[in-house]
Amino acid sequence: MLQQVNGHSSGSDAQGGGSLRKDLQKFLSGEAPLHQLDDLTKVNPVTLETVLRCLQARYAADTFYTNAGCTLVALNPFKPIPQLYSTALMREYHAAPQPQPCSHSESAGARATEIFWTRDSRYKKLKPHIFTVGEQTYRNVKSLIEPVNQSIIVSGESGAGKTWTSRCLMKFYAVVAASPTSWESHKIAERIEQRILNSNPVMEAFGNACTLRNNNSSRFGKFIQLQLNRAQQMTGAAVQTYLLEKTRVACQASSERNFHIFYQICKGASTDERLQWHLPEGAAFSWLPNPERTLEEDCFEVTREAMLHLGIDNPTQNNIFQVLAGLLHLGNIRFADSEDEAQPCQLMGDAKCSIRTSASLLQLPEDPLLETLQIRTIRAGRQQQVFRKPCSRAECDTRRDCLAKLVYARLFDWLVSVINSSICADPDSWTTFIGLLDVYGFESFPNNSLEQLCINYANEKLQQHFVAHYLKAQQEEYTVEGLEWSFVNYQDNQTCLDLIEGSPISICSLINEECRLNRPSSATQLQTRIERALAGNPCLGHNKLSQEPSFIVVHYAGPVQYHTAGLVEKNKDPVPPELNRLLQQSWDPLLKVLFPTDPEEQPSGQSRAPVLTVVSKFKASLEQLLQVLHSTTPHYIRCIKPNSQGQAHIFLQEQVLSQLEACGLVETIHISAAGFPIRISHQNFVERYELLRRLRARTSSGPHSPSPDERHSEGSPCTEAATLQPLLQDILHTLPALSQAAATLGDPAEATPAPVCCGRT
Ligand code: AOV
Ligand code: MG
Repeated sequence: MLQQVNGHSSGSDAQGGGSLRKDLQKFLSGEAPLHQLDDLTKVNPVTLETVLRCLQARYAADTFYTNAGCTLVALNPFKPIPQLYSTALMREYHAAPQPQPCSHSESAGARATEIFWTRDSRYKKLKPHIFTVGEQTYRNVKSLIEPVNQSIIVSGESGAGKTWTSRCLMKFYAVVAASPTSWESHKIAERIEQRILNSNPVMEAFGNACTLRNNNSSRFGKFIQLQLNRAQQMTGAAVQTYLLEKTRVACQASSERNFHIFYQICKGASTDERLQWHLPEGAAFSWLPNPERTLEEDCFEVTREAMLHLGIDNPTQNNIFQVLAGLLHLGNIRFADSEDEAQPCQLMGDAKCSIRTSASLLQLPEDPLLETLQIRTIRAGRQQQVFRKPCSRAECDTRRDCLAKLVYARLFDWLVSVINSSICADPDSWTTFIGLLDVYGFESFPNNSLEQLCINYANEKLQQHFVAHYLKAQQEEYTVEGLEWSFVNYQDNQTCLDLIEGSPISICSLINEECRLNRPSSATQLQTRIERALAGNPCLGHNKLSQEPSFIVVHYAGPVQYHTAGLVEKNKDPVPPELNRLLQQSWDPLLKVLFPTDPEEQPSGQSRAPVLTVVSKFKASLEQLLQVLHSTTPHYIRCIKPNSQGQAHIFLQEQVLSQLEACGLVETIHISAAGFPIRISHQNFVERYELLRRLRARTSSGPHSPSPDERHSEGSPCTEAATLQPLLQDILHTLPALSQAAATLGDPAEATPAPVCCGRT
């Protein structure tokens, strides 16, 4: 039975006497101590418990990265370790002996390079690290045959370290893929790399927030393509974002916070700026909960500096912050219940002052702002007659929140487009990319809604990508190749995905259906519909003790209970057309850009394009992302959170265990340990090693003068020697695994595209 353990030195304490004896036995028998096992495939036997024990021993020894076959396991140290991410170390990993680059057909590229690397004694000094993955990926881009796009998929639950990891990888590429030689071009290159790095603090300030799980939780998904030219220098980057959790602007769960940027401006504004933005010291804003918690991320200066690097000048920045201050004041507007339904709800307390300040900061006319929040306009009949209906207090609140969400979401998208135009390379200047994927991690809160459903759905899709790409495809390939292989069982999450997105009926389709029918339906009705329609799916569960209508989805990472209240409305994400029209009236320069007047707007104010639901848009963007990922050679980093308190030196076995189980790590290790580490298509193999055959032929037939034909086809002896030298070095590294296969090489002309597998680990 596994125990929960606290404390740095507790690794061995917790293992109890029996385990200590085992370790001692291993020590006496000459086996490496657990913390020295760099690769989990070397753990014997490979079980959840031994893997856990190994990771715990390494954690206690301050060793946070461990190979697990094709993936890298990254334990979150929850403490700064600058020397682990220094530029000098990046260069050391970059300067490690050159492995052979791999082409796309060698789909297990990371593993293929691994064997080349580990055979070199100099490389053995370098421990597993995210820089190993970074470097392997970088070298793989430069295929001998054709350049291949690569991707690094960083996964793990909320707070596990995905954003940290992808930030470090970006720094790594900024160092190792830095451009060139001449001073002028170096200046440009420096600017590009710096800009790319500067996109991080800006996007995190506007898109991250403190949650129950993570003080710096990403509330959007991000895929960044680092663009490389033929010389493998970074010439630019492109960022794609996914579903910002915009509801957070107006609604924060208890003990959570709004996006960092709001706290940054409130804490970091100068006296003049405070006056300008109406943010007096100590002012209370209802959309700014927990302001007393000061986080590292509250640094306004860093954000401003980064924005400047990205080309967002000071006046534009001030404009952005003024709009944000306007939203904070908007959040303080309170309505009272109206006694007469025919009369609009009146403002409560200081709300008059808040609406005036908000209107002035957003550069909107005050009366229309109030009226838009209080009164709904309905156009009906052939003549499109306008009817005005006062809203209830709850509707007024919803419209206020909707206004804030609309402005914030547009502002975020605009920022991303500004960042992209600042860092994106000219299409002619790059040939390949390395994609870094950092999406929000798997989440389960006391109250889970549409946001968590989308986040966990994205994580399911990525897990399926891993399963399909690695666990399934690899084993199927062995079967097709007729290789001896005993099948390793793994957890396929297709059933869960069927439940969420399947056809014809799934949770998504049912929520969408409710939106389409536009009928009033209660949270309980939605729960009943889901439970009835999807009763046969084993991943659907029900919490009988729940006070609120809800359903449970048994995700690969654990069960999550979703509350159905508000789900349909959130999925519709309706924006009353009056709000758009109001914002188009603003004379603020930024809002004018965010809400341009639409010359083709129909008098009815209804847009003609069918409005997609949140879930439909998210599904489409996920599918696009997966298409891109499928077109690359993927590399995986699994981030693991040793404890949920975010404390250094604490390794909670139960918590780590559930993460290891969820990501199918043991199955991965089994397949990696028993599988073939090098997979090269016959064509590639022949092209790469044909010279070896010629060499063998020549040495066996003795020295002879080449015929004129041979000279023509094989080049001068001098160039041939130059070609052969690096090749021979490569061969020396890989000879044991390749010599047998080389002996049976056929004529390249007869090569078939069928893959050849050679050399077990
Ligand atoms: P996440 O991206 O996986 O969560 P983060 O990358 O934000 O998690 O990491 C959470 C916190 O853990 C960081 O703010 C750091 O304090 C700490 N941390 C992570 N990795 C390291 C490291 N290698 N060294 C030191 N500290 C680290 V979420 O965005 O919530 O899914 O949506
Ligand atoms: Mg993150």
